[in-house]
Order: sequence, then C-alpha cells, then structure tokens
Amino acid sequence: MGEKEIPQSHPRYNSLMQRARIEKGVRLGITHLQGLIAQGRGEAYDYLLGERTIASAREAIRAAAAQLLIASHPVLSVNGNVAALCPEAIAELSNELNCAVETNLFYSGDERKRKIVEHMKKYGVDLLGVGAEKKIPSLDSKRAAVSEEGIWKADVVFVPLEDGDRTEALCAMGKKVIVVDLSPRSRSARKADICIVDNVVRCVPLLIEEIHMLKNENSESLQKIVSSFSNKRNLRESLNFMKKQL
Ligand code: PTJ
Repeated sequence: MGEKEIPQSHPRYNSLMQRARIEKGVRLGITHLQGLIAQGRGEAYDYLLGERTIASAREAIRAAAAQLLIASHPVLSVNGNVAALCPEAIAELSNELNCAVETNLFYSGDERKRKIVEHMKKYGVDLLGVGAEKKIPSLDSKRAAVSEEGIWKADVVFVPLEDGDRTEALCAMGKKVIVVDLSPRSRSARKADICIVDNVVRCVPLLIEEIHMLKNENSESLQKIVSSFSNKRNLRESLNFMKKQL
C-alpha cells in the first residue's frame, strides 16, 4: 500500500505510513533490504512503548537539544532508513542548527549514497559523504569513510539508528554521540553519550521543538542539563517502562 492509499482513520495509520515509506525507500534504492528488518525490529519495541514518546525519552531529547546547542560543529548523520522515514524533519533540524548533514552507511554502497544525496536534495539538504576522504580509526574501510568537513570535524554527532561499532569508534575519537534507538538494550544505545529511546519519526520533530525552547539559554544552563543526564539511568527507565507493558 502506498502512502496516499492509507486512510488517515486507520488505527495503525502512523505505523503503516512508516512501512510505506521504508518500502518506497527500498524501491528507490536509498534503503537497504536489511532496513526492512531493522524497521520490523523497531516496531516491536515501539509497540512496547505504546507507540508514543515516553517521559524518559523526553528527558533524553532535552539533553540532546542542549548538547547540540552547546556544540561548535554539530553534524547530523543520515542512513537509508532515516532518509526514507523522515527527510523533512532532518532538513528542518539542520536548518534550525545551521549544521552539516552527512550520509554514512552501515551497508556500504556508493551508488546508494549517491541516491540518498539526490533524494535529500529534494528536501533542500546538500549532503556530505560521497567521496568521503577521512577514515574513522578501528572500523573496516568502507564503513569508516567520513567527510572531513562533516563527521570528521564534528564535536557532536547525531546518528539515528546507528550501529554499536561506529558509536564506540566515534566516542573513542572524543566526539559526543547522540543516537536514536527504539531498543534500549542495543550496543549503540549503551555506548552513546545520549540515547533517545523513541521512534525517529516522533523524536526529530520533538527535538526541534526543544531546541526552540532552549535556544536562548546560556551555555552554563545548557551544560547543566547535559551534565545532569545519565544515559545509563535513562535506559533503565525505558526498559522498566517496557517491562511493565509486558
Ligand atoms: O542504510 P544503512 O546501510 O546505514 O543501514 C541502516 C540499518 C538500520 C539497516 C542498519 O544500521 C542496521 O541493520 O541496523 P540494526 O543493527 O538493525 O539496528 C537498527 C536499530 O534501530 C534497532 O535496534 C532497531 O530497534 C532500531 N530502529 C529501527 N527502526 C527505528 C529504530 N529506532 C528508532 N526509530 C525507528 N524508526
């Protein structure tokens, strides 16, 4: 079913829309086939959240907003699932932060990268990442390629649906890493400085709102928000919420 055929009255409208977007992403060649599996895994966790943004995720979103506002060179990383699911919100977030956006993929493919660049152009985003010239240490070559003006230089990287290895490697480079992952048990969730346990589709618009709200705060109070955030505690709260749902 295509996006336009899904009736808004359908009780599972949002979930069906996401499926339709991912399916279209695969057809357009921007989303890897494995992206379908990742979406299914995400859906299962989202079900346990009641498909809504829970209080602990809101706290993580606030910390992420503060961390991005403090950053001197924040960068947003986009993969095949994110490009398909919420290109509009990524475009808005990059405008809000006036920051670079880079395509960085788990399943390598220069052709797919080029398609993602073309796709994001339609939303007004000029992506970095094609012909990336720098290498993240300790990752295998293709996955390690990052752009000098993007992730390489970044002090804060926002990487929705990231893998644990890269999260760890980026942290080891001294960067602050913010991930979005519906699974609080995933390695990237545990390795990140801030993990937002929420659906990327709901989380990015809320992150933009929070950035609006915190924009005029001074760096001291932003730093306070970041310092008082504990990723470990926050993940435990998300997991406890899910357990109760069961
Ligand atoms: O485009 P590429 O090559 O970079 O590949 C992207 C995927 C996502 C296919 C790749 O990174 C992958 O296989 O990821 P994993 O290991 O399946 O992990 C994806 C994580 O994202 C899982 O923990 C899912 O629960 C979570 N997830 C899936 N969909 C969403 C999500 N988290 C937030 N929002 C979602 N919509």
